[in-house]
Amino acid sequence: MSKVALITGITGQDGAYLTEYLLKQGYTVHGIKRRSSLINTERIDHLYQDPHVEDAGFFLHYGDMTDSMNITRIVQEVQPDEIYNLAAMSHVKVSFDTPEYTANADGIGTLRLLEAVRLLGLANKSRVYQASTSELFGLVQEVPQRETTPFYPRSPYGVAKMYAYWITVNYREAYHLHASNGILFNHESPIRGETFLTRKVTRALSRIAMGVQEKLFVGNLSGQRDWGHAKDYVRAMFLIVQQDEPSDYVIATGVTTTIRDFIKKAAAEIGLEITFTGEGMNEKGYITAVDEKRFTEMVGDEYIEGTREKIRKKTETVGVDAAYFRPTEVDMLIGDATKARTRLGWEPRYDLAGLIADMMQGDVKQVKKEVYLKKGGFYTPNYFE
Ligand code: NDP
Ligand code: GDR
Repeated sequence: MSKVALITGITGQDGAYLTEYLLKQGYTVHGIKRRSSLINTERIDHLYQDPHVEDAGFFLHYGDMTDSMNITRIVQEVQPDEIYNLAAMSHVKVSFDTPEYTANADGIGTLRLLEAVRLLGLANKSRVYQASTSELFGLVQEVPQRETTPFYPRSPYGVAKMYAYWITVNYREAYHLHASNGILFNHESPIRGETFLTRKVTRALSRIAMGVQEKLFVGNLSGQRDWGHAKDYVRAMFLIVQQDEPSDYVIATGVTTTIRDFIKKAAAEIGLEITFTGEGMNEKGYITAVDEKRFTEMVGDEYIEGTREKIRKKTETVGVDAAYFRPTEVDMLIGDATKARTRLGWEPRYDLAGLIADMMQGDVKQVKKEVYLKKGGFYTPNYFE
């Protein structure tokens, strides 16, 4: 009998990679997806099988973390060996606009799931993984951040996740659930949501290089993040759940980079040199040089003249817009994953350069498709934020 996993947030970045990983390990995977007006299963479409096919190992259920009865019924039906609670309103900036909903889905949603396990008598059967976050460290009290670093969240998202963290610990201690927190630092990929910083940058630079976008607007350029690859991080989730004893683990690369440097490195990946001048709201980024060989290899020679023109005309390529600043910011994150490395044997396989290469390749390909469709006279959405 294969093990059965239930994944909330299966349609998200991590849900998609974790599903792929668990199916490869021979698991039967059940996922909770939300009803939406447009189909939202693009990230897992390649894994989905017709549920009518015999031996199908992957099933989706409609649900929502804000609906206790729905969550309880799904847990009862699925009788999971492992539950990965990845569902969340996960955008820090948006959590300032929707604080109550964020608390409900991200905080109380976790309680609903844990309580379902307890009420259904599954405390000894269903292991629980909670998607905790480096946002718990917020205004950092120690550098680097580790499991023992005190929390100081700086957003409604961070505060909601703090409740989720502690209720997971409490259910572990009170009811002996095998429930663990993965305190994951930022992790990205070619399927990262388009409004998170890294993906916004790799997508915009690809579009700028091919002449379908003029400029990239961002907020705080000086923030620092410890960015890893989502593929490495879902492997850590799995390892955490396989341990004999439940516990909480920091998952991070131990390298931190400013947003400004991330933009420069992503541009360099396709042969562009970006130089920043000015300060604060007046800081601007310009393309100051092009490595024509690299650009041609990565993007194509038909776009090289447009790039030369941007350099000649000193076209502003990156600008700062106050709309992307947060009322309270997390300035610097860098994680110490020693516990995960020693106890789980976890090591990231991607470094920042590998992550950027993967993301830029993904977005250059996407934008080539966009350009091809535009040339054919078809409408392509801009997805401006
Ligand atoms: P995404 O935003 O890509 O995915 C979030 C998932 O949660 C989506 O499937 C979304 O559904 C679903 N969801 C949102 N609200 C609800 C709800 N009310 N009920 C049911 N499902 C809901 O996030 P990631 O994959 O990047 O992250 C996964 C988890 O890990 C999240 O909890 C996030 O907060 C946490 N995390 C992420 C980190 C990162 O760097 N990526 C770092 C640390 C923690 P839909 O597709 O319909 O929107
Ligand atoms: P974060 O990720 O808030 O760390 O949360 P995000 O990519 O949104 O921001 C990273 C940093 O970049 C700055 N920034 C911008 N961010 C966005 N989204 N858009 C911009 O235009 C922009 N300009 C500058 C931000 O201010 C911030 O400093 C992510 C989410 O996945 C959470 O769910 C997760 O818990 C944490 O990572 C760890």
